[in-house]
Amino acid sequence: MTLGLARAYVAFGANLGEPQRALQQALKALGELSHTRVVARSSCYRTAPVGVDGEQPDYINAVIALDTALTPRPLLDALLDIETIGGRTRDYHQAPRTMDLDLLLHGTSVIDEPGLILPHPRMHERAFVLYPLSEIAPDLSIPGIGPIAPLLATVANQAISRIQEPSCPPG
Ligand code: PH2
Ligand code: MG
Ligand code: MG
Repeated sequence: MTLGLARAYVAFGANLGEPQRALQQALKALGELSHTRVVARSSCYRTAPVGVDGEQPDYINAVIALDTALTPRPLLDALLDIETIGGRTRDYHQAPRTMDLDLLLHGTSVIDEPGLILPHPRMHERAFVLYPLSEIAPDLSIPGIGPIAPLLATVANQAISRIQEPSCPPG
């Protein structure tokens, strides 16, 4: 049997340690996953923390596109493994982190299971997801929500700035 490939999108975020290095590490690890190819990566963005209590450093965010034959659950498990290798600790809910890899979309899959909700339930409300995503997939539509382009205006109040290379070189 030949398995079809799905286009999956992964959100990278970090606000501790060396985020740019963590992004390179994540890209390398994703590229080494079985039956998976990294097909695009957005620029890096510096973003103000959203939805966290108290002071936190700004985040570096980016979005990565994959073509993968992995189904959503094994891909999610692989992302969690890569976070652990990247030094991720879970001190408290929404604690600052060295590497966060969130599965945003897996093809057109709609899933609601413990630990795995697709599309990611808050992706359409977050500038730190929508701006980098629209850079690499401007015509994308979120199942159940709709095209991403009109969503950008709805998050324009969230602080985000694109980081110029070479401080965040393409991986
Ligand atoms: N991630 C969070 C909570 N808040 N804010 C920004 N700007 N970027 C993030 O990646 C982020 C966040 C939980 O994962
Ligand atoms: Mg997250
Ligand atoms: Mg996460």
